[in-house]
Amino acid sequence: MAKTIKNQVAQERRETVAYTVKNEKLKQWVHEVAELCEPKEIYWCDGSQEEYDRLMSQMVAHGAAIALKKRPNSFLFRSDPSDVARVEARTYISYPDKDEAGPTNNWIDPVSLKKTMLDLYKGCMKGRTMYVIPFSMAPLDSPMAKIGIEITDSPYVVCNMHIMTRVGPQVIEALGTDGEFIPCLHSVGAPLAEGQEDALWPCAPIEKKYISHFPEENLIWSYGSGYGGNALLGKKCLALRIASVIARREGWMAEHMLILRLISPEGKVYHICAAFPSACGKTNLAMILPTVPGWKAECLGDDIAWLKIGPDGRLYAINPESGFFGVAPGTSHDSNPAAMDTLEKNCIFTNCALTDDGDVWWEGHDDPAPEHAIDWKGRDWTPDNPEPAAHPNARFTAPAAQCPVISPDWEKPQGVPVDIFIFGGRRTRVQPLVVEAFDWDHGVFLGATAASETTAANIGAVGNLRRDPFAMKPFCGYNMADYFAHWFAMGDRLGDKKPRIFYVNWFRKNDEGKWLWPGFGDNSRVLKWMCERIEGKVGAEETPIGYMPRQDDLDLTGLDWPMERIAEALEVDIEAFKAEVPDMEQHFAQFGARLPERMKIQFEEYKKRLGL
Ligand code: GTP
Ligand code: SPV
Ligand code: MN
Repeated sequence: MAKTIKNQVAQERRETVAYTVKNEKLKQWVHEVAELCEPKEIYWCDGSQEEYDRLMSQMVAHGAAIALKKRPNSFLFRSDPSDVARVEARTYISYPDKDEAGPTNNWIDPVSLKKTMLDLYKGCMKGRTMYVIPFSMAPLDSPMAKIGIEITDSPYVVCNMHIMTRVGPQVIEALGTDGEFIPCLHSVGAPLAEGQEDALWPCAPIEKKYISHFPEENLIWSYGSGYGGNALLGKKCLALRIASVIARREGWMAEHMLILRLISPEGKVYHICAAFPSACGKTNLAMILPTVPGWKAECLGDDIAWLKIGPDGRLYAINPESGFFGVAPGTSHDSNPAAMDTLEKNCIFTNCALTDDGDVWWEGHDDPAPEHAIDWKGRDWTPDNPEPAAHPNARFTAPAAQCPVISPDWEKPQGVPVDIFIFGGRRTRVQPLVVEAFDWDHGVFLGATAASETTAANIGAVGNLRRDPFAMKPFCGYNMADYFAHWFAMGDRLGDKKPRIFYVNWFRKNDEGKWLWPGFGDNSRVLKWMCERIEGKVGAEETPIGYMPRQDDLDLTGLDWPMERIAEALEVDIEAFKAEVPDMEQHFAQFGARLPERMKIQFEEYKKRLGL
């Protein structure tokens, strides 16, 4: 009897699909999810402009989106104040064996996690449309491409996925009858009772949020949040956490890295991949306008790189995304002019302030604070308000193709050959401007010990120093000790074609709290030094922490900046480094016997160089 009723409900559910789906496994999964989540209808997305416009106008009509008068085809959303960033504390890597997730990930065993989440998913889409989003990470014609299907009850997620990934029937076509896809299930976790009015930003309370990964099944289940990496499942969940596991198995790499092309005055091309933690300068560096005379740059990606060894033995990088989900505060024509030009049209803004003339504003914008605005919580705001008008993790979603400095090769199916890896973080103290690794293994040690002050990109305290190895702490889908081993192994396979490794810190301050380095476009001066190190054209000094430029080794032509501050930015305080050894000790100890022997050797050599 119960079964009959269930079937009747299923039959009543409208399903809209404008193309033919031949993949039985996909159809079956979609219908199973519908049975579980009980949406009022199923809608298969086609990725068209018409679809985007239709969903946006529905959201405008409802009040969830505000069409910006000043920016063509651009919209502002305000999230629930509890749902403003990734939730690392509620993010799980679920293997039957806890050790597979490792000490840097949250873990619940798959059986109990699924049980908990199935209870939450039961009827969670009541009163809502269930959207099926077929998407590709990396261009479909790339050998690196991975197909995902995101099921979501959020039209905001659909529109963001349109920008961030490649959505449409061409993906379904590529799947054919039995192609592989990564199932990504997402719900905001806010079912609607009959006649209940929808919230402007529906979501579930923190203790009901789960961002779960089942790497052994290539499966992603996200519940309760509508924001960024919690909800746009192609990004951190698929392209980093799940992809890192696949990459290790298949011998490639999935990294939290920007991809940048630098061109010397002689026309020599260098490709740089840089891993900085969230909100620590990837988007800025990715779109750099070099100030160092004669050098040019092009952007290929600002957040994620997939890297694979090519037929010539070099390492090739491709950006799996098609948009930027960038931090708005601090973005200005001064700090990132290319990003500002990218944002002129066709963008989604989340948690920015709304000006009275119908534009967005945020702290650090070129325009001075407006006399009056509506803040990210929807309240009247004036400059004397002690709270910021935009949330510190307010974001823009922008099509990569609109970036004025996007590389003509950004969608090249095989990617671009990498010359340089950069690691780094945000450190007010101790860490100097730039260090070059002695060799690959030392570079892996630098990546593994990377430390950074926490930012508003995650819900939690801001400004706390933590180890964030390779900027992957929140994004590695398996035991980080095995990830270190994978880096060593990749180096062995690359032989003499290994990229050179550097470590940077743009964020060091003096005792008065002033930046020691100008940053932004002037970071090109540091990049130039790196390229010239490869060519053997420029000197360096050997220090216990690595090779470093002397002030004269950096091209400071035309730089208007107190030279004594640059000297300070390059200072190595050995005592300060010694004082951090116990913390490194602890950091490595958490991996126990799983820590690669080569890492232990690097650590021993490091301590010896420090005189310990
Ligand atoms: P996710 O998108 O969260 O992964 O972060 P991201 O690494 O792309 O961060 P983004 O480039 O948006 O960094 C934003 C913050 O870093 C802003 O506060 C910027 O002002 C600051 N920033 C970026 N580059 C520099 C720099 O060279 N110097 C200084 N002082 N700040 C910088
Ligand atoms: C990050 O936090 O590293 C981001 C933003 O790139 S999110 O997509 O929300 O993870
Ligand atoms: Mn990121």
